[in-house]
Order: sequence, then structure tokens, then C-alpha cells
Amino acid sequence: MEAVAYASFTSFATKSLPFSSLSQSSIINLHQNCHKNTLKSKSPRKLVVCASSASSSGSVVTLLDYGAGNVRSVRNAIRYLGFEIEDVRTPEDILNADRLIFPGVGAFASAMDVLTKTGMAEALCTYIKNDRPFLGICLGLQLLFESSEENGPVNGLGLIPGVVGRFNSSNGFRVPHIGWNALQVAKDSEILDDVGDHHVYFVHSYRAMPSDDNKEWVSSTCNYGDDFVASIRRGNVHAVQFHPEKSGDVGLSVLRRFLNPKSQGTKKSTQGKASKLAKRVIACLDVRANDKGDLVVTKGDQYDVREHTKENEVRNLGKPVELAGQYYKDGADEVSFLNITGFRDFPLGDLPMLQVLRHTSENVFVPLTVGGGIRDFTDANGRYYSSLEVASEYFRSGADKISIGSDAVYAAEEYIKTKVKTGKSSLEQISKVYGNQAVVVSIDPRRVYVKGPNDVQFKTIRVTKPGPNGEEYAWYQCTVNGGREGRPIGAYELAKVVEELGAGEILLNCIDCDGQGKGFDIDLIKLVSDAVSIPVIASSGAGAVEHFSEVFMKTNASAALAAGIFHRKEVPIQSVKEHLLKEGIEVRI
Ligand code: 1PR
Repeated sequence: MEAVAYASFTSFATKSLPFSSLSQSSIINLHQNCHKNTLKSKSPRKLVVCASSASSSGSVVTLLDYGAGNVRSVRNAIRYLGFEIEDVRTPEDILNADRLIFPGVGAFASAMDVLTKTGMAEALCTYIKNDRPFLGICLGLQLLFESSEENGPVNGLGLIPGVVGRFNSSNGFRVPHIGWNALQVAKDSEILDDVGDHHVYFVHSYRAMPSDDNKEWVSSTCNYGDDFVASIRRGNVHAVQFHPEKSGDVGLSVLRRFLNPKSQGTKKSTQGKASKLAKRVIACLDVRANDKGDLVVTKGDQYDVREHTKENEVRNLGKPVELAGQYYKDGADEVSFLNITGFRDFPLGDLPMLQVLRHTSENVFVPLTVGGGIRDFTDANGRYYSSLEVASEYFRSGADKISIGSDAVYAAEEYIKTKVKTGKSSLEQISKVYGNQAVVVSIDPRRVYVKGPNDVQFKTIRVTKPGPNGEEYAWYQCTVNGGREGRPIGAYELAKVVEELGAGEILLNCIDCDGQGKGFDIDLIKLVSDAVSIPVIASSGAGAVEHFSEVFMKTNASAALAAGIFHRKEVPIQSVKEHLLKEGIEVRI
């Protein structure tokens, strides 16, 4: 996962590590050091113990978490599989590990910087060269290569020949590469034995390419525009570009096989048919406190979440953690939580929401997105919280992506007015630190009919169904604060601007269609998904399985999200997927 977690890196390097005062050797020196294998352990005795205790039969796993982001999911998955975690504090902890997992997060350059400063880079090289059990994940794979173009070129650990480059979006492939894709296994890698034809979850903008020089390392590739390295294996050294901790049962089996090579894994009863990037089906939980103060999943009609009764109470469709767990079991490819009163309640004061995330991420091994209230905030005591702090707390609590609604609208309006990227908006700050792929912008537009295309300054479309007064055109007005306030910007304009400001994905709602069960707003989704080159999630209006095939056939949406039909158990997620498969649309099963 490519991102730049400056704050965390710094704090880890300066506070957590006793040897942070090590002089800052250049990355080039490090690269040479790796090849020369020059690391001298300060504790040779421990190194010997390590070498002789290589049985990997214990239940302790060493985790290299250099503090750059969310490795909570990896921790949860390891614990779920019955293993204990020991954190790396010093380079010697690496050398003394029985098995080491390195879930790389952050940007390539920053990661190399912290590994170099802390002496971990040399320890890693020594550990890997000694063929010790190792599993790198995502950036943990990329760092093994010679260099990366990410904010570079920047030299890597130099253990595997090859350069990590950015995906090319000019050929129609959306970047970041987000979602469930298929592997082509090149050689026996053991840890991939249960993957077969099942999809695994990727989220990244950079990738290493297979070549003659690195073919002895490459154990599988994946195709996204071109073939890239999905996993490597040599002896006991493994690394995967995908996220096993977010790839459901199949991903857990990858981890299990690494942690306990003698295990047989869980053979999936269904045969996979993965061949390419799958269209995603996402379950969405709109969450808010009800009138008694309990956090409940609710669902509105055109954003009105109150029962139309005398009591006028908030609709209560269940408990967030339970429902999320159920949707994971039912086959949801992702689960989104939207804290729909976040615009008025400060999320960090909303500890139950953080608890919901923490509990959910213990048992749900697909990506979790959380949104609502991500903005700068000053509390009643005058304490200022930046949007980055709010987002960081969400990530720490188990979110893989955060979603920004209202604040992204204000940032886009400002950018259109000034043409200046200040770098200060929540969108820019969070995507800079955690990477574009971790930032979703949630758009809440409302259809506004007009007589002609030039009646407004915003992009209009010729609508498929005319408006109430026979209008043939419409524009989609963005709103803030849960649809309460219309703003002078269209969904088309907003989408294009937020892509420029660093959004990695768009969650495209539609207030008119929300909760109506009459299908997605195809006009809107086509308009926006054709306008940007980042993935677009179609949302609002699903009422039947056919609505999902329609949106995938008629638009360039990468995913479709629904709430009401899943909460009311009208249509199971599995039925949606079976229908899509029948219609020839690839999904993860
Ligand atoms: O503005 O950054 O605080 O974020 C608030 C977030 O909460 C936004 O993502 C906004 O979409 C969401 N939100 C605010 N108010 C409501 C509401 O319903 N009153 N929910 C709301 C948005 C839309 C979808 C919904 C789909 C599918 N809900 O998430 O789940 O429309 O529903 P359906 O399948 O039943 O048709 P900020």
C-alpha cells in the first residue's frame, strides 16, 4: 500500500527505537550493504539460537510494524489463526525471529528511509539471505526489489532484480488497482495452494514486473493491463502483492500455510472461476445513535431515516458489528460504515463507532471503509483536531479506507475558485499520508431537472426519463450534511476535482434513488464513471438482482453498493453474485 505516513514514521523512529540516533546512511549504501551482507549482529549468541530454532513449530510470529499505518488487520488475522505476535523493536528482533511477517504500509521512499535509519534494512537483508521464514505483504514485497519509481527513483533492498513502477491508466485501466483479481501461479509456492481459481484482494498503484532476471523468484503473476508480480517465493522467503488479511477465507489460508507449513488449510468447497478483476458487491451500513443513544444500523428513504409514525423514531435495522459479520459470511466483498450524523457529532467523541470498527475488524477479513465527520474540528475545550488525526484514529481502529463527504465538497469548491492546491484539505492531507487508495470521496447528489443543457453552468445530461414538467436535461447537485444543504457544484465537477486532489475512489450515491428499490441512477453513474479514471462505486436504489447486472453492463462502475435490500433480507448477497455470474459478469465467489 503506497502512502507516506510521515507523522507515524517520525514518531516511531524517534520515540520507539532505542537506536534511532544511528547515522542516516544513504539508501545507495544500504543497497550495497545488502549485497555484501555486512550486518554484524550485536548479539551473535542470539543469532545462533535463531538459526537452530528454525522449526517454525511454535505459535509466535514476529511482526515488523514500523508504525506507518494500519496493520491491525494483519494482527487480527494472525490472532484469529491462533498465533501470538511479538513486535520487532530492534534489528536483532528480526535476526532472532522464527517467522517474520512484514506488512509494508506507507510509501516506498519513507519505508526505506525508516528501515535504513533504524538498521532494520540490513537485518532484513541478512534474515532473507539466510533463507529464514519470511512473508512480505504489499509494500513488503515491493521493498525487496532494486528500486521504485514511487516519488523516485528510490533504491530498495535490492534482493530481487527489477523496478517497481506505476500502473498505466492510459489504456483504460483504473488506478489504483483496487479489488479482487486472479492469480496465474507460475511455480509451486505452497502458501498459495488453496488459492486455486479464487480471487484475492489487491489495493495499490505501483507494481513490480516479471522479467528473465527475476523469474526464479516469481511464484505468481496477476494481469491488470499487463502482467505484474503477484507473489514471490524462494525457499522460505515469500512475499505477496495482494492482502491475504483482506482476502477472506482464501487469504486466511495463505497466512495459515505460511505460519504453519504443515497445515492443510481449508479447502474451499466451491470451485473458483477467477480470471480477471471482479466487480465488487458492497454492503453498506448507515450508522447513527438512535433516540436512546444506542448505535444502530439505520436506512432511509431519500435520506430520511425516521419512521413515519407518531413517535417518529430512527429506524433500527440491527446492530452494526453483527450485521457486518453476517455480510462477511454472506460473501460481501467489502463492508462500509457511514456515520451519518458525523457532520454534527465529532467522531473522536463517538467512541462507540470506533469500538464498532475494532470489534468488526477482529472477525471480518475483507476491506472495511468508514466515513462520516472526517474534517478539522475544535472541541468544546478548544482542543483542535485535524482531519488527519480523525482519519488516523479510524485507521488505527481497523478501517482500510476512509470516506469523506461534506468536507470534500468544500475543498473542491475552494479549488475551483482559487485553482490552488493548498495541500491543507482533509482529502489532500489524508491521501498524502495514507495513499490515494485509502481515501474514498462519498458524493450525495440530487437530480435537478432543467429545460436545456445551457441553463446551468454545470455539466448536464439528457435524461433517459423526462422530468415532471417534461424536462429533458438534468444536472446532479452535490449536497452536504447528509443531503440537508445543496451546494453550487455538480457531481461531475466534484468527481473530477477530487480525483485531482487525491481521492482514490468515488462512492456515488443518489438522493433521489436512495431506498427506492427501483434501480441505480444509470445516467448519473455513467456520467461520473466516464469522467474519472479512479474506481467508482455505484450506490443507491438497488431493489433486485437485475439492478446490479444493469449497472455493470451500462456503466463503468467498478463496484455496486446496497443497503436496504440486504438489511431487510430481501435479496441475499449470494443471489446477487449468482445472478451476475449467470450474466457473464465476473465476481468473487
Ligand atoms: O459528510 O463526511 O460527514 O459523511 C457523511 C456520510 O454519511 C456520507 O457518506 C453520506 O453519504 C452519508 N449520509 C449522511 N446522511 C445520510 C442519510 O441517509 N440520511 N447516508 C447518509 C447515505 C447512502 C448510502 C446508502 C445507499 C444505498 N446513505 O450509503 O446506503 O444509498 O441505499 P439503498 O441500497 O437502500 O438504496 P460526512
